[in-house]
Amino acid sequence: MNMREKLQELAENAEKLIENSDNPEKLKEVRVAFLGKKGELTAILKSMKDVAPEDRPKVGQMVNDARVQIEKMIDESQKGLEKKIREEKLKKEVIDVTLPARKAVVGHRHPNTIALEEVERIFVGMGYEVVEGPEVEYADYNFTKLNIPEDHPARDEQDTFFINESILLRSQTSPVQARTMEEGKLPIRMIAPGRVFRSDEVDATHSPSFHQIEGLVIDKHITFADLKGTLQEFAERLFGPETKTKFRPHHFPFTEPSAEMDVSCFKCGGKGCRFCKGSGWIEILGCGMVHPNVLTMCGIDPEEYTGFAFGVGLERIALLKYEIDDMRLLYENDTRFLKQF
Ligand code: 2U9
Repeated sequence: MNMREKLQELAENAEKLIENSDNPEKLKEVRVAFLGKKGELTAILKSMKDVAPEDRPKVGQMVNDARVQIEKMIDESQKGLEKKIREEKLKKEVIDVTLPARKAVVGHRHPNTIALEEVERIFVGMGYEVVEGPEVEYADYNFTKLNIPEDHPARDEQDTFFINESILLRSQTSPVQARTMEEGKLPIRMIAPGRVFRSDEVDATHSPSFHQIEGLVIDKHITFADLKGTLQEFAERLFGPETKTKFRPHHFPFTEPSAEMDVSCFKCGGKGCRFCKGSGWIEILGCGMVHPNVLTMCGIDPEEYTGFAFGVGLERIALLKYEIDDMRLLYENDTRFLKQF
């Protein structure tokens, strides 16, 4: 086989291999096999020394032509493969602009939040300040300064989460008011909303962690009439202008006298229905005149100042207002429930 035939055969082999290369890696192997340092064409070039000197320019030209031809075939095939890859990629990435957009899930305010904001709006509108305080408290602020003595059942370990003997998870937001009174700036008109903790079993109306909103007013000449007027106004703004209120005597260690306030049923207007269990009244909050001992322990002279206080359960308001019959629904954060509000 002469050199021309050899080169011819080489080029034909290369062409077949190039045609069979269906990816750039294979094509690269072909390039190395023919044109690389140890490739077939290079081997032929090396064998030029066996060619008669007068034939070398011609043979050299032939070898070079073969190299150019093979290089061209490889380059063209490379371009073809790259184009194919690009087209396949574009096909996969195709975007159907006619598809409907994915719906963004919009969050909902929790019924507790809605109720809290409503209560805050009412009291801020009457000139009250919203004050917050720590959830981990000293027993001193949670109990002692609120006239709850050492042997009072509220201090029982079964009711309160103690961290140690003197520190606990607050069982009411009253320590916030005690701290505010101690600061000594008078008069005071404040509400203290926040999370409180009690060692209760979970059921439809109890949870070991719930929220209270407590209120406190301290000034000269504050009387039970101020308490009644304020809470009547609150009830009307929260449940509607037709709402009536009723105060029943009660006992709290931190207030004297103390009372519980009922509102006329906003469902039946007081006639009696399933909602108010036939009584026409719904119990809503506890209240009273701040006990002189509490004033004294918080650095206020009870001879000069008097005040009233009240406490409502936020969940209770939310359950009533939105007619929810199980408190547990408020803590599950099931969006099917939350999105109704
Ligand atoms: C100070 C003085 C007095 C806050 C008050 C209540 C009555 C009350 C309950 C309502 C439902 C707690 O969440 S509940 O279970 N609260 O009945 N709270 S008077 O009296 C205070 C607070 C602070 C310094």
